[in-house]
This record gives sequence, C-alpha cells and structure tokens, in this order.
Amino acid sequence: MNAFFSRAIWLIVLAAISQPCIAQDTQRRLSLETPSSSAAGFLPEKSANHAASSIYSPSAIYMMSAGINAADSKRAAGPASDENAAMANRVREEFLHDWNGYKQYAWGHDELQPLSKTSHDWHSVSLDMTPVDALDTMVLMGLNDEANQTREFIAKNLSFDQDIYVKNFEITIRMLGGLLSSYQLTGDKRLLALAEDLGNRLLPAFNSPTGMPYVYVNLKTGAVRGKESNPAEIGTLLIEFGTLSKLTKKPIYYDKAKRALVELYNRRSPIGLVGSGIDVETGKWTSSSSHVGGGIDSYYEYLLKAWLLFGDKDCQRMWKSSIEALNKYVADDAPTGLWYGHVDMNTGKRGGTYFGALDAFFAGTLALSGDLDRARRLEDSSYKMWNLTGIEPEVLDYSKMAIAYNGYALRPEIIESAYYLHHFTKDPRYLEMGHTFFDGLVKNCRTDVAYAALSDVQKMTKRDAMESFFLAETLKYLYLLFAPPETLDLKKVVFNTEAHPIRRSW
Ligand code: DMJ
Repeated sequence: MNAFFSRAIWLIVLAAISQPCIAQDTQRRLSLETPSSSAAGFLPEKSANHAASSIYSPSAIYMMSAGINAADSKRAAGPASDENAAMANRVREEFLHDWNGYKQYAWGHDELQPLSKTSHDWHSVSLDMTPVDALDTMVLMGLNDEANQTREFIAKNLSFDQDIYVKNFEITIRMLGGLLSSYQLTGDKRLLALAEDLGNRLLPAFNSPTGMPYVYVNLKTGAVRGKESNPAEIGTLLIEFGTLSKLTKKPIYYDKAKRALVELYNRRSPIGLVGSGIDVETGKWTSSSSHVGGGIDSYYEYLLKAWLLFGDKDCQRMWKSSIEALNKYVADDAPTGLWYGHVDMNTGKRGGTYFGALDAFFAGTLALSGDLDRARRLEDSSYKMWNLTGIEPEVLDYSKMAIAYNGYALRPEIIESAYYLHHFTKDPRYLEMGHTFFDGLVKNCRTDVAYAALSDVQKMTKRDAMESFFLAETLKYLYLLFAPPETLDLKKVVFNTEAHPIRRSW
C-alpha cells in the first residue's frame, strides 16, 4: 500500500471518527539571511492570542542541548555505552536484513512487498523511492559499500523526465529531502543536480491563485491536479525547497514554499488553529477538525524546524503563536495522561479523543522546542498506546484506551520522539523504550526477507507492504537512539519530516 493509499485510509478513518466540523552557534544561526526579502511582510497578526510566548527561546534550546551534551560525553564511556553500541549494531543488522530483501526482490523499484516477495511502483515508472529514501541511513550506519553502490545506481538510473502525476508532498519529503541530505553527506554533485531538476519540475504545483500548492503535479508537463489539500501537504515543503535555494543560490524555491506556508497560516481561525482540509484555489477550509495528526502534523513541525534551520523569524512567530493555541485548545490532560486530541478550529470545542501513531511525532517536536515537560508526558502516553498490544495502533481513543483503527504501517514517530527525548534528557527510560520498540518490531513485523506492516495489531496479522520510510526513518531513529552521540550532531542538523538530516552548511 503506498503512502497515498495509507493516507487515504487514515483520512477515511478520521472522517469516520471525528465530529463533523471538525548548534553550535544559535546567534549566528538566527542572523542567517532569509532568502526571501519579501517574506517579512507576509504576516499580519490577528489577535492577542497570537502573541509570541518567550519560553521556547532559541538560545534556551541551544544552551540546554549544549549543557546536556557536555554531561553526555562524560557518560559516554562505560558499560552502558557498550550495551548501546551492541544494540545499535543489532538495529544495523536488521537494516541489512531488510535492505537485502529489497535488493533481492525489488531492486530498482519503489517498494518491496515483503510477503509476496514482489515489487511495487507508485507510478507507471519507478522513481527508485526506497533507494533514495534509504541512502542517508546507510551513510550514517557506515554501510559504505551499500551506500556507494546505491548512490551510483541512483546517479546513473534516476530520471525525473517522466509523464506522471506525482504527489508534491510525498515526493518532496522522500525524494527531494533524500537527495539533498545524501548530497550533503557524500558531496556527490550528481545528487544535487537531480534535486535541482526535481525541484524545477515540482515548482508548477505552486501556481494556484493562493500560492498554496496543488496536490499533484506532472513531472514532464507541469500540469496540476487536486485543489483540495491539507496543512501537512501545503506546509511541509520549506525545509527541502529552502535548502535547495541555499545550495543552488536560487531564491525561487524558498520563496514559493514560504509563501505557501504563510498563506496557510494566515487562514488560521480567530483562536489560532488550522483545520484538516482546505481548497487551494479559494483558500476556504473544507474541514474544521483541528489536531496534530495525519493531514496536519508536519505543518507544525516545519514552523519550528524552518526557524531553527534558516533562522526565519516569520517561522519563529508562526510556531510560537501556533504552539500556544495547540496547548490551550488541543492538548488534553485526561485521566489516562497528556494527549493532543481533536477540536473544532473555530470554537476549540472538543470533537474526539483520538490520538495515533502519526500524532506520536509531537513529543519529539515539543522536546526540540524546549518543552520537555509536555514532551515527556506525551511520550509516556504514546508508550502506553504502544504497550496495549505490543505494537501501536494507527488510531486510539484515549478516553477509553480502546483501539479505533488497528493497522500499523511500520511508522517511526514514537521512536523519533524517544530519540529526541533521549538526546535532550539522557534519561535511560528512552533507551528502555527503544528496546521495547525494537523487540516488538522483530517479534511481530519481521519476515524471512524483510519487515511487513500489520493490518491488525491485536492479531498481529501481517500485510504485504513496506513503505520506504521504514528504512529512511524507523530504523534510522532507532539506530541513532543507541549509536554514539558523535554519529550525528543534532546541534548542526535539522531532520526533515522523513528523517533526512539537513546540515546548515550555508
Ligand atoms: C512519513 O512519510 C513522514 O514522517 C510523514 O511526515 C508522516 N508519515 C510518514 C511516516 O509515518
């Protein structure tokens, strides 16, 4: 099942269950020029609700991580680090098990179908999605032969000159993000050339009356389709397009993605929330259900991360007003723990007590923002969700701790959050969680050739699907949780939403 299909199921589930309505040097980082000189004028503030709060200052973020890293290196030696290295090695071996299955049965195709041992392409031609998405994980794991072979294959075979309609969001986060990150890690300019070619072919998606992108764009003709979109697909583009601008010194990519983000933000409700559906031609909301899950999730993630990566002060302001509204209306201190549920974007009225595998990224975003208290409590809640059956469900009704949708698509978000929390707190609790996640994956999702999604986390029934994010994200965050801190310096990189690390090299 490709991401489009999985998102479609997710949206159907949400529709059914929702009520209708519904660093190194921070100072230097913040002084980086925003490529779009016009960007600062985009942002009329709507009300006092949107005033910036000061608790998440970037210098606090920097000082916290710097202080913790100092303590970190003292703890790095010793028995615990041996155990962690062994665990990192086990994750690496599982990556190789999975990658070898992909190579044997699906090489050159977008995805492996691990039960039938066949391949699956999203379009009429392959875009080498799994190799592009997985390449930087190989580099970080030190799998040099595999990485070199894969890089050569991509450089020689991948062509975006294809008469196919692609989903702008998915291709941006997986392919553009993957190519940019792997270019930065390897210095192979052919990857940057591919990224620039792809970026140019995606640009027509932004040619709507509002500047918010259409859902689909034809890579050869530039024709567009799909005017009904959502905040995640509109607002999760700036890390990739902005990085392309920085690396090519062409501001157009940054400007287009930034405008889309700001146009979306400017349509927030009077209480500062966004809905889960919007028409990019009229700018009118088609769903007023507000939450941090699928369809909205990474819009919030990118407000914070674009501020951190580019020092973009508009993104800083947008993040601060958004997190204030989320904590006021969407956060739910329930008897079962802290959750972020569903509310109406205009009234703040609670519409559903739903949280799921996708929402679990939010603890990591809170941790990155400096709000460790909420981050810890939310990850504790997510962990309860995982432990209901030993693998998390796609959707949980947290008021009853009852599973509302029982699939598991090999998603990474709960592990991503454990990685951030461990990085910032060094609390061994997050390593224990990592062991639980790893054991659950091996026990329930491993096949003789790879890993498989689950159609039912109660019966642990496998499904013939393995999305590329399993190699790009799930195993990468699990590896980084246990790998020595010097494997990746989180002060110098920002992960895109597909776990591709982007370094501030400009
Ligand atoms: C990934 O493609 C990205 O993490 C995206 O932001 C959300 N969904 C999947 C993983 O679950």
